[in-house]
Amino acid sequence: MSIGRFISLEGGEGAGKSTQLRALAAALRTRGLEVVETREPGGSEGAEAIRALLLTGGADRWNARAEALLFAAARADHIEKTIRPALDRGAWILSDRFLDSSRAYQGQGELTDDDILALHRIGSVGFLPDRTLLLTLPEEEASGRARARDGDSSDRIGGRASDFHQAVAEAFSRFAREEGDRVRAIDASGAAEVVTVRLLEAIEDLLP
Ligand code: T5A
Repeated sequence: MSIGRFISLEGGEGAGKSTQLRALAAALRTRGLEVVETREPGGSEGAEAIRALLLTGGADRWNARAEALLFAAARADHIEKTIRPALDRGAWILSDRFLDSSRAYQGQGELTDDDILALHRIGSVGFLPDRTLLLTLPEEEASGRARARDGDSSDRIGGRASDFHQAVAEAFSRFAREEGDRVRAIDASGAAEVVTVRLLEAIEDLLP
C-alpha cells in the first residue's frame, strides 16, 4: 500500500485553487494514486452544514470568535470523517483550503495566530498537511478572475474590503517565509497548465 499524503491548497479569492486542485488530482491519478478531492469549509456532511452557516447571511451574522470556532468545528469533523480514513487507506487527499485559511482570515483581528492554533490543537490535535501549496497572484489579477466568473456576487467573507484581503495575502506570505518546509509559495500567474507543472514540482519529493 502506498503512503497516504495530505496536501492543502491555499491563497486568496480567485487565485485558481479549485482549478488547480482538479488538475493536480488528475495528474496524480495518472500515476496510479487514489486521490480524494475535498474542500474547506466543508468536506464532510457536518462540515458542509457548517459551511452554509458560515458563508451565507449578513456580514455581522457571526462575531469573530463564533466564526473562528465554527471553522475549527467544521475542520475537526472534516479530518475525522474524510481526511483520516482516506490517509489510513493510503490515499492522497487534496484540500481546497485548510488551517492556514483560518490563520490568515480569522487570526489577524480580534484573535491572534496563537488563538487559531490553540483552537486547532483542541479541535484537531494540531493535525497539519504534509505540504501546503500557496497560490500567489497579484490582487488585481485574482479579483479579475473571480469577477469574470461570479460578476459582483460574493459570499459573506469573500465580500470583505480589499484591505482585509491584502492583510490575508500578507499573512499567507509570512507562513511561506516562516514555515517553508511545509508551505511553498507558487506563482499562480500564466496558463493553468503551466501552474499545474509548478505545483507538481513542489510535491515531487513526496511522490512514490
Ligand atoms: N475561509 C475559509 C475562512 O475565512 N477561513 C477558513 O478557515 C476557510 C477554510 C471560502 C471562503 O471562506 C473563507 C475564505 C473564503 O472567503 P470558497 O467558496 O471556497 O470560499 O471560495 P474560495 O476558496 O475563495 O475560492 P474561489 O472559488 O473564489 O477561487 P479559487 O478556487 O482560488 O479559483 P478558481 O479555480 O475557481 O478560479 C477562479 C476563476 O479563474 C479562472 C477559473 O476558470 C475561474 O473562472 N482561472 C484562470 N484564468 C486564467 N488563468 C488561469 N491560470 C486560471 N486559473 C483559474
